Amino acid sequence: APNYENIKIDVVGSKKNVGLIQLNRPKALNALCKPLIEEVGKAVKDFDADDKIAGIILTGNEKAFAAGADIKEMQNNTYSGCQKTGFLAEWEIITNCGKPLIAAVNGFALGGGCELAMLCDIIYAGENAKFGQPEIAIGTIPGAGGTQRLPRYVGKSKAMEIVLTGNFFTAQEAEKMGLVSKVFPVDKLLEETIKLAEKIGTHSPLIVKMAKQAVNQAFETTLKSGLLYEKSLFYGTFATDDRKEGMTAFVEKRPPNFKNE
Ligand code: CO8
Repeated sequence: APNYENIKIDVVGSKKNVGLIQLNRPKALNALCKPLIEEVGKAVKDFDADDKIAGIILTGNEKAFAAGADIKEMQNNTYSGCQKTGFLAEWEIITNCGKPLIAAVNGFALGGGCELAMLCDIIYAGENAKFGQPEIAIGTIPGAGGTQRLPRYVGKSKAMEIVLTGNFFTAQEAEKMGLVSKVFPVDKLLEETIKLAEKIGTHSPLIVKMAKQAVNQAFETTLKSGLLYEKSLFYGTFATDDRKEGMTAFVEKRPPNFKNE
């Protein structure tokens, strides 16, 4: 296994089919320095390529999911330097993950930390979670999707309020606005998130991937072309063995045995 310095990885769940990535820079509240994001990208890519893995969980610790970009690392950045190095380009790899990526957020998810959670397909939060895009308070703006994903997920007025004030908001508020799908007690969050990944893992990985692609398309396109895209993927499921197996198992009143084909 790769030797990571800023994250810990594990394979969890009763069937050992859930990849767990834990951000592990506790002294800096998991601030997202470049090496950390590169390690997350590599771990996501490896789990995505591993046939035994059904889903991937991204988490932090009880105090922080991640308190943002590493302000100390960014402090002396210049505009030309950002352009020349493609600052934040390494985030892209995480968005290319074909498998379900689930964020389990306890504590702070601020700035880049909130943006990292929003790159995930589903967000579960602990009762102590605190979200926010406080970049405005340090003289910058969200740079890893905060101004684009947040309005798509929670609407314009909420997103503007969050981005322009920099105010933090709670797990309960995040759930109410639809950013987070469920809230759990802090010490139950990880096990509930693993259960979610395991439930997804009972289905055909091939079809799960197609379902994820279809939902993601909703954020990229008009309704008409999105429906067309959905239809072609839906028809596409009829070219798979797993679709045949799923419906045959239903008719024969037995559990399906999916083969990822
Ligand atoms: N970067 C670097 N170090 C940090 C960060 C950070 N974002 N957040 C916390 N730390 C460090 C602190 O400096 C401190 O270290 P030290 O003891 O060496 O001084 C340690 O973590 C503990 O932090 P605090 O003592 O401040 O802990 P508190 O419990 O008092 O406060 C807070 C917790 C409220 C979370 C506070 O730390 C805070 O406000 N942090 C900064 C939050 C913030 O502004 N985040 C946005 C950063 S900008 C950003 O994300 C731009 C996004 C661009 C795209 C993403 C790129 C990755």
